[in-house]
Amino acid sequence: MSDNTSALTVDEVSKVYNTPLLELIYKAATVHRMHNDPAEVQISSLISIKTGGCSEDCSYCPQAARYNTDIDVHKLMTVDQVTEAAQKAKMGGASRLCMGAAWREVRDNRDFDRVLEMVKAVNSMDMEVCCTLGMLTESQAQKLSDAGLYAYNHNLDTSAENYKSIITTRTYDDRLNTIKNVRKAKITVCSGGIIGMGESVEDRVKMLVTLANMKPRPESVPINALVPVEGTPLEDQPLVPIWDMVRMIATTRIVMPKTVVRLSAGRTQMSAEGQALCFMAGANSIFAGDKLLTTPNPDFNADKELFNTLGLTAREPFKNSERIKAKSTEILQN
Ligand code: SAM
Ligand code: DTB
Ligand code: SF4
Repeated sequence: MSDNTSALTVDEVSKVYNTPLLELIYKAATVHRMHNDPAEVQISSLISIKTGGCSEDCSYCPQAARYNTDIDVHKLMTVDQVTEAAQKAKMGGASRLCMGAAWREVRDNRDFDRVLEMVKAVNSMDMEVCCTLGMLTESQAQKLSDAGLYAYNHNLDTSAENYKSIITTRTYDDRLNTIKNVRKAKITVCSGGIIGMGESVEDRVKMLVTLANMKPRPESVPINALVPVEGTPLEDQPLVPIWDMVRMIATTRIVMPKTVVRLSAGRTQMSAEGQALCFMAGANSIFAGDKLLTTPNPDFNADKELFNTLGLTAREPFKNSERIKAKSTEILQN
């Protein structure tokens, strides 16, 4: 399924997803080896630059103002706080810093100007800079690109059909439109979803079909296992079985052979063996650091040990991306 010219169908991808598990892992591992170095894992570090108080109703999210959750709400961080966190992340082996803000959309105000300063500062530290700030207009995407933004994360989360049962305050088309604006500004696209929200297998497959049929495909696809947070409508969802996570990652790898597949939220719920199967099935990125945005993540030493045990190494920043490397050098020199 490496052909990016003919559109994949739900039937084709369902067949992949429903392949007997060991066969599926074997196929995904084979595809992974044909297109990527299986020993190399890209490490991203997350920082929540503005936490909580969000106007949206995403039913999984502890940062929505309308739910009563126990998080440390804070307004936009300073540029210095961000560069300090970026330095720490870099020392820990992260090649990418992803800055998340609990915004519905970006507004053209002083906060956005400060985010542009953050992007410039982190870019000058020779790290890939990623942002996830909600919806973007074309001109906002261009400003982020001019500041040196490498990637923009904007998840589809689930299928178009299931979207309304998870979020009512925006539409699937709003999501797709922001992704289009990001592409137009020549920023790489990071877009994936969450499993374990009560969706059907068909919803999972349909989301992958939408992502795999994008032209070009997203450069990275995060697969999150729901972290059920007390106070959110999804607080009582059962934890995602590891087998579902492995299946989802393997299918993502087979339908998008060259994409960076990120084993994202939910790793604290997984054993080392479970995560090893995810790497075997083609996951080649993680979020490292003891916190995601508001919820815990495995600690640094546990990940180091896991990498040592499995023989995995951290990927260098800007690999496979001469154009963007040139762009960052240009910004550095100016
Ligand atoms: N506000 C921006 C937006 O929604 O696009 C950016 C931040 S938002 C927290 C980024 C992503 O985190 C969401 O799209 C969702 O996929 C993921 N996420 C949020 N809460 C989660 C949870 N409890 N479990 C797993 N993933 C979650
Ligand atoms: C993504 O797909 N997962 C990350 C990142 N992109 C921004 C966020 C996970 C958030 C998990 C819940 C929390 O910590 O608040
Ligand atoms: Fe707001 Fe993003 Fe959370 Fe939705 S996922 S409530 S938009 S911070």
